[in-house]
Amino acid sequence: MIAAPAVVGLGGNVGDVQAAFRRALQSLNQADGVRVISVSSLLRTAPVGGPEQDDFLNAAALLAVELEPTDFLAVLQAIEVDAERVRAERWGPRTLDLDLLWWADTAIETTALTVPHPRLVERRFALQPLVEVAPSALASDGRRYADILLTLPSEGVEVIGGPSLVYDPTSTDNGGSESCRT
Ligand code: A4P
Ligand code: MG
Repeated sequence: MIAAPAVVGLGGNVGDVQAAFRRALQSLNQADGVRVISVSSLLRTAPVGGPEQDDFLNAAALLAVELEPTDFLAVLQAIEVDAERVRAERWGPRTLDLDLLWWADTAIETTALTVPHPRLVERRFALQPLVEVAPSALASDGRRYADILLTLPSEGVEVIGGPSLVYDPTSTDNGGSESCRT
């Protein structure tokens, strides 16, 4: 099977989210058929939708995936469960949300999966890190996501650090909160 490029969006606003991101990316890189190619900067973002809640951290990762998309979704969901995510409320607070944002310029529509993520083009917190890791990625209508990003309002998203805050492949730590605090 040929590896497909895919972009996963990471989000969270409960607990040590930065540690959750690092752990999730380590788990992804260790999963059969998945390799982390690059990660975006770390963003602090104002919550969009849902109840009144804390700011989120968001980031994105470019991966090479040698799995079927639905099997890859199962890998993402298992990592969310590992992060003890409780799905209490749609769009509500969460320790770790992993969304499959983009898959090799293809559209996927199954009962479990819609790719590109339906709300990607409205959300700077997802689109900005996607464009950082996949600057030439195309939307279903053929437009470049980098061009769509230029049309979105700039407020609500602040870069708080570079990619090494999100994932350091040379690090030997296990993503625990002690070793990840900066
Ligand atoms: N599903 C379908 N397509 C996908 C996909 N491309 N990637 C299905 C991942 N999952 C996909 O997801 C519900 C179901 O969507 C899954 O069972 C899967 O089969 P979920 O993660 O359980 O539910 P959710 O995340 O609460 O809902 P949803 O609609 O995915 O929420 P969003 O759109 O992810 O929004 N504000 C800021 N600033 N930053 C954020 O990260 N995130 C949200 C969540 C709201 N506000 C935010 C942020
Ligand atoms: Mg989600």
